[in-house]
Amino acid sequence: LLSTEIESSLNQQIKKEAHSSSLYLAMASWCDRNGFDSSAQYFYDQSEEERKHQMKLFHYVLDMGGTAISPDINNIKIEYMSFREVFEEALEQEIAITQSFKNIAAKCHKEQDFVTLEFLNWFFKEQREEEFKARRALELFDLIGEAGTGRWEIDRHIAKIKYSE
Ligand code: OFO
Repeated sequence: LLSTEIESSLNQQIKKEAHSSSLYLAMASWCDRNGFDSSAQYFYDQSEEERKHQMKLFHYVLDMGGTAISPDINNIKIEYMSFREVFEEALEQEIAITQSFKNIAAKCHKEQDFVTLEFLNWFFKEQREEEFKARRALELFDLIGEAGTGRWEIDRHIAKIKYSE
């Protein structure tokens, strides 16, 4: 069984994952309509991933006898100032999500909730990959440069980002 505090933290995390999913969908929309097709696909995929994370937490709360709360998401932005800004925000989002999982894990330690702690391990591994991909995408902006056909090149390389454990 989950303590009230852990249950509420997990529900907050469900909301954060849903927020991430909507955010990435907004980023996909921006990239799509500005001609960055590979990046649009990258964010469509990320959006789906976040939905899966949301549902993984959702089912866990229910399996542990808790009440999973379907989150209400609003205030998702539509416009971005630049191609690079989209990826800067994506990286910030992933760093914030990792921190949020760390905070939940710290609470689990305090309460000796080793079951949830073990469950959270999967997410830490996943965050390692997601932060890597976001960081790598941003590196491309510096490596390739945005001038001339640079942004078009960067977009093509986004599709090739690979993570190996
Ligand atoms: Fe990438 O945030 Fe979910 O876990």
